Parts: sequence; structure tokens; C-alpha cells
Amino acid sequence: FNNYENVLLEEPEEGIAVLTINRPKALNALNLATLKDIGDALREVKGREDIRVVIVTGSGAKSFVAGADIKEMQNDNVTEALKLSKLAHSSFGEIEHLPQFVIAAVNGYALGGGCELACSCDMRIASTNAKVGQPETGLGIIPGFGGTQRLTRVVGRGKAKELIATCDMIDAKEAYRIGLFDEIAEPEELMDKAIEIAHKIMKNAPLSVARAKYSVDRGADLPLDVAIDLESQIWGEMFDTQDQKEGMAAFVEKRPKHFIGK
Ligand code: CO8
Repeated sequence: FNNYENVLLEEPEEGIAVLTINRPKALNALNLATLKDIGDALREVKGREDIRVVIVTGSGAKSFVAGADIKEMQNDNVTEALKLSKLAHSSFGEIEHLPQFVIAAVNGYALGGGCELACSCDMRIASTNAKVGQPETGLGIIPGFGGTQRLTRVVGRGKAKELIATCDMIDAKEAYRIGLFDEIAEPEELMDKAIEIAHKIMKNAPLSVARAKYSVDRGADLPLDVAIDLESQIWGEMFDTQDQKEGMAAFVEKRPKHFIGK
């Protein structure tokens, strides 16, 4: 992998990439340079077919991402603020466009843009010391990195509006209760838990995982009958893959399967 100034991109084991937001002195707050690095790193991962799962986390024990960089945007005018928001949308959008499955390992504060980054991932595992919230209305702005949209799709309209309007910072247990976090683990077990889930995903057919992710994400924004048609179309296409033949033959012949991603 390339070197980036504000993120670390590593492959701790074959098939798994870990993207660590790495500005610990600002609790991993997202400035323009970091948002650009996130997009570039994800585009690099997209080109690596051997990578099956990406884990996104923050550096240090305290914070996942403490939001957009308030000091950098403090004096922004409307045009500059829009540039920041557009860059974030393009970088976070890469996560949804990746064929790989993306797990957020939320290791501490996930505030504002941090919560929005976590909501862009395919699922969220958090450490028991994680804290999450959308503090924007207390700063005189609104969530601008997808928070009013993706958070709503994760927890529903009522909870999203409550979190945004109150600026409540909730703990991991409460975030788990409302479905914002899918799993919780002790801080020292967070990465192991993420990797354990990655291993389960990696046993399955790569194209199936990628196309199912696409079907869930695209379908969620379509009327049900259109979404069902989309699912049908993709389901049918899977019968034109070698992995469908392999997966079913392995079952019938009672032998281990060997998927090739084609
Ligand atoms: N931006 C810039 N610097 C930050 C940020 C941030 N978001 N968060 C923390 N830092 C810096 C602090 O300024 C401090 O730096 P220094 O040592 O130079 O003073 C350092 O990180 C450590 O932070 P604290 O001393 O504050 O640590 P505490 O343990 O006391 O507090 C908190 C931790 C509770 C996380 C606290 O730092 C905090 O409240 N941070 C701000 C959280 C926040 O409001 N985030 C939302 C930002 S807005 C946003 O994300 C909007 C996204 C959409 C924007 C759309 C634009 C168009």
C-alpha cells in the first residue's frame, strides 16, 4: 500500500485491509487533507481484488474520529464549507462503492463526521468506551457529511432527529440498543472481534458478498417493487458465475468449497 500523511493503510493479514485515521493530536478530526487521504486510500483498496474486507478505525485508545476539524472550518465561507462537504461525500461515498465489505471498528469518540463516517460503513462494531453523537446543531451548523441521511437510514427518523436536535452524546450500550452499533466489545478485544467477523465474510463467495451489499444499499433507496426487481436481476446473474457452480457442487458432493471470485 502507499503511504499517506493522515491515514495508515495496512494489511495485517492476507485479505484484510485496516484503514486507520491517524491524527491523534486532534483526536483524529477530519480536515481536508485527511478526507482526501481517506478517499485516495479507499480507491487504492478498490483496485485490490485480493482484499476482501476493510476495517476502518481511529488511532489511539480515545477516539475513532472527533468530527470534522472545527479549527480548520471555523472561518469558512459558504463556498469553502460546500467544498469540504463535497469532498467528504466523495470520500465516504467510496465506501459504498467498494466491492469489499467495510467494518467500522469504533474505538472511542465518534462525533459529528465520525458518526457519519461510521454510518457510511457496512456495519459498526464499537468498544465499550465508545461515545457517539451529532454535536453540529450546538455549533450552529447541521450534519454535513451525510448525517441527516445515513444516520436516519440506520436508526430511523425519530432517533436521528432526536440525536441531531439534542446533541446528546450516547454511550456504546445505548448506541447498541438503538441499532447504531451492531456489536460491542471490550476495547482490547475490538480488533479481534472485527477480524473474526472478517474471517466469516471471507469464507463466502466474493462476488456474492459484493452484489448482496449493492442490492441492500441500492434497494433501500428504491420503492419495494423496484428493489425486488433489482434483487431478482442480481440473483439471476449469480447463476452465470463459477462460484455459484462451485458453492452448490461442494454442497452436493459434501466437500470443502474453493471460491475464486468469478
Ligand atoms: N476539530 C478540531 N480539533 C479537535 C476536534 C475537532 N472536531 N476534536 C478535538 N480536537 C482537538 C482539541 O482541540 C484538542 O486540541 P488542543 O490540545 O490543541 O487544544 C485535542 O483535540 C484534544 O481534545 P480535548 O482537549 O477537547 O479532549 P477532551 O478529552 O477534553 O474532549 C471531546 C474530547 C469531547 C471529543 C472534545 O474534544 C470535543 O467535544 N470535540 C469536538 C467534537 C465535535 O463537536 N465534533 C463535531 C464537529 S462538527 C462536524 O463533525 C460536522 C461534520 C459536517 C461538517 C460539514 C461541513 C460542511
